[in-house]
Amino acid sequence: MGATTLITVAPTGAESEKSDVPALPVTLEELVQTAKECEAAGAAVIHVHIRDDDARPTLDPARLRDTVRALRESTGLIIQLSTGGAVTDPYEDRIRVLDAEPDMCSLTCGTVNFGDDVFMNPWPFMVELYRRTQELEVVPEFELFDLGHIAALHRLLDKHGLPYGGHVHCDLVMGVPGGMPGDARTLVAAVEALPEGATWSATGIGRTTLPVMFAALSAGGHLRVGMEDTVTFAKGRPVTANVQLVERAAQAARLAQRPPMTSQDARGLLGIKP
Ligand code: KMH
Ligand code: ZN
Repeated sequence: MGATTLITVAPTGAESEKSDVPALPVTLEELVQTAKECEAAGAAVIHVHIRDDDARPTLDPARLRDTVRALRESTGLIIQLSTGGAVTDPYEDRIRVLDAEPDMCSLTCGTVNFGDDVFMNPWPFMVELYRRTQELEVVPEFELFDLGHIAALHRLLDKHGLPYGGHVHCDLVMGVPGGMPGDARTLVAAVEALPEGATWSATGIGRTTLPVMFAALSAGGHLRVGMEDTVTFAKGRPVTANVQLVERAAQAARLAQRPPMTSQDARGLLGIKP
């Protein structure tokens, strides 16, 4: 088997309002439909934020469990729940996300300015969340919004050992106003600083989506795409469905001679619990 590209779809996020972005999947039915389409188009992992009945972000435990169950029943995707939530979510609720028994979770390696807000990830919270992933055998994806987050990741691994599954997988989240810029030279600097043997994907927020996607493919990385990160397909063209972004990423990956990785291969790579 030749080299392949792991594609993660992040279909919803916590930032866009359904009223502003009608194509955003916010109900369980919309999420499951989106997941099926994106899996068929080449995604192997789904990064999940959920919404309540009013389409507002929530970390409601019962809803998270129902979501994990429904996605497992309907797709073979690796289910990665967000522990970032929305910037207003309390730490306890973010840690409780793991009780929904996802395959993976996000784990952000430091605090970052986030537009006009602050996304809080102080060291003691990172450690508590990390130890909980190890106890519950959930594979973390280390979210890196800034170069300093990579230093915190090294510190976490030095002090608390390898993640469940034995493999370190990171996601560079680039172009957040307040985080690292979404350009090729920053991506290369970040990749050079990652732990030995780590795999990584990258995503560029908003207008950095395409530069980051092409830089990641050129540098041998994997891809994350989705309406959490961009709601514009091209200038003046809103995204009409997440699958558009996955199809474009899959096409670019095939052009780069690294076609999409199956979710089965991704489970092996990431060390997901059988
Ligand atoms: N919604 C952001 C505040 C994650 O999912 O772990 C955090 C975020 C990162 O989206
Ligand atoms: Zn997220």
